[in-house]
Amino acid sequence: MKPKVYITRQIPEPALSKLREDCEVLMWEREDTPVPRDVLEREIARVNGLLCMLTEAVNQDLLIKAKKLRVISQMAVGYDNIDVEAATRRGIMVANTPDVLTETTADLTFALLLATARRVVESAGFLRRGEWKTWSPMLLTGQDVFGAVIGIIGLGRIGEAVARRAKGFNMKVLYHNRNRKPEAERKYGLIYADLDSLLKQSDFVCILTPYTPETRNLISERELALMKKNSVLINTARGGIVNEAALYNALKNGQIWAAGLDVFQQEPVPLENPLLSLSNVIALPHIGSASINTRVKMAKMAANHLLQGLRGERPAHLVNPEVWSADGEFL
Ligand code: 8YV
Repeated sequence: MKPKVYITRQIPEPALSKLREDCEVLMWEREDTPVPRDVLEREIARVNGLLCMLTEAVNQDLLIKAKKLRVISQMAVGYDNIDVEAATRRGIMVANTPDVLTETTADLTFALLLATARRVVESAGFLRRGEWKTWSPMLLTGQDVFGAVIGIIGLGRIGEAVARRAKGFNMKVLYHNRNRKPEAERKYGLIYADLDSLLKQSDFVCILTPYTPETRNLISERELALMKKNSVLINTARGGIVNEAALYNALKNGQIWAAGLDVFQQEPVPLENPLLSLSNVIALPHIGSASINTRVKMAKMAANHLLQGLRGERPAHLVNPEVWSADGEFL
C-alpha cells in the first residue's frame, strides 16, 4: 500500500508527479486561501507525510492528532512555524530546504536595499501619476549604496551571500552573529561587530537571522535609536524580529531614513498596518525566494525529503537528528 501524504499548497508539477509515483497524494488545491484548520486537522490524522509551508502552524495541538505521521517536510529554509521539539518527542522527522534558495533570497535582499536607497518605487509612482513636471537637482534624491557601510545581522548562508554582493559594491561589511566566522572574515574581508556598534556604524542594516525566542523583537525602540538618521533597515528574514510599532515611530520621526520589508509580524499584511502609509517604506509580499527556478528546486527538495523519510531513510536536510539513533537507525 502506498503511503499517504498531505500537501498544504499546490506545488510545481515536477515535484508533484514525483510524489504521485510513490504516494497517495492529498492536496489543498485552492490558491486563494490557505488550508482551513479543521481540514488540516482532519487530514493530518490519516497521513504518513506532510509537505507544508511556513503559513501552517504545525504545533503541539495539531501534532497530537497526527497519529500516523512520520515526516514533516517544510518547503522553506525557516521552520519557526513548526514545533520541532513536539515533533521530536513523537519521533517525527522534520526537514527544511536550505541552500537552493540562498542566492535568490540574497538577490531580493539586495534588490530591496537598492530600491529603498534610491526610492525606486516612489519615483516610478511619481512618474505614472503625472507628477513629473520638471527636472530639479534634488528631486527624489536618495542614499548612496556604493562604498557605504552595511551591517548584516545573522551571517548564515544568506547573510554571507548578501556580504559577497555588498563587496561588489565596494561596501564596508560589518556583521553580527552568535559565533564569529573567521573564515568568512578572511575570505571576504568582513568585520565582526557587537550589535550596538553595528547599528551605530551602518548605513544599511540587513536582518538575516532565523526567528527564535532570542531574536523576537531584536530590533526595537532602543536599537532603532542607535541607528544613523540616514540609515536604511532591510528585513528579508521574519517580521517578528522587528518591533513594528517602534519601527513605525522611528520612520515617522526621521530617526532612520527608510525601510525595505519583505516580511511582517502578520502575513498577509493587513492594509491597516501603519507602515504601509509611509512613503519611505517599500513593502513586499514575502517574495524572498520567489524565482521560478528556486521555487521548483525547493518543491523538488521538499518532495525528496518526504520520500526519503517515508522509505525510512534519513532526509538530506533533517533538522531534528535526535530522531535518529547513534548507529544510524530511525527511532
Ligand atoms: C519563502 C522563506 O519565501 O524559506 C524561507 O524560510 O521565508 C522563503 O523561502 C517561502 O516562505 C516558502 O514557504
